[in-house]
Amino acid sequence: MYKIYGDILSGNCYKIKLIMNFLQIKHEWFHVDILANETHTDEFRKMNPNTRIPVLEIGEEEHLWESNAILNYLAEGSDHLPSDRHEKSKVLQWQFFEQYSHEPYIATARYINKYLGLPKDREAEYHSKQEGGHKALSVMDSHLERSKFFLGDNPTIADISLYAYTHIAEEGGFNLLKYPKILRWLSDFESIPGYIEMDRTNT
Ligand SMILES: N[C@@H](CCC(=O)N[C@@H](CS)C(=O)NCC(=O)O)C(=O)O
Repeated sequence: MYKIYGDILSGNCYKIKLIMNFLQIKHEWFHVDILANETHTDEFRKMNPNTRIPVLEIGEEEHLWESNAILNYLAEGSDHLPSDRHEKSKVLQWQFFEQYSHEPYIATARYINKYLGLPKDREAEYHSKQEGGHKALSVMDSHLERSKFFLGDNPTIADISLYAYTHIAEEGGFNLLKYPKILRWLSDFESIPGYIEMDRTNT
């Protein structure tokens, strides 16, 4: 059985929870408290020298980290990851977009606001994230005008990667009412069989 080390309130970890539920993969969830520096112990560093969650244990002393790499590993051979070269590259395109142009703005703004309680010394950083976050949301909204999910009519792990922090973007100060296509997509995503909300656990 797979072991996952993560925090269900982290969007990057929630991605793994979603694919596990969509594909009905049995797993054990081990909670890691990042605010208590639990990713910085010697034991944790053996699993991920980059000291971050999520981590997936795939064998004895064999671990995989980086949420989108874990999604690709788990979704291989399923309907959530196309096998066609072009389609597969489009999945990666949206996942790289998520990591470079979306998550550093939307997830970081949320982290500063929700996890840290918007401390005075990080207020400027929080506000500096707004422009980039809105740019990413605009790119998504325009694309979703032409497409039900990110790759067409069926959901893939590209949707999982982008759903994780978009559906809670308001916690980072982003008003989603300005993005009607994103709101429609969020609702379609939440209708996928096996969908699980972020704050529930079913280990
Ligand atoms: N690119 C990584 C980012 C992982 C990441 O930043 N995880 C955060 C929680 S969302 C973390 O572990 N932070 C702990 C730390 O930085 O000490 C991924 O997608 O897995």
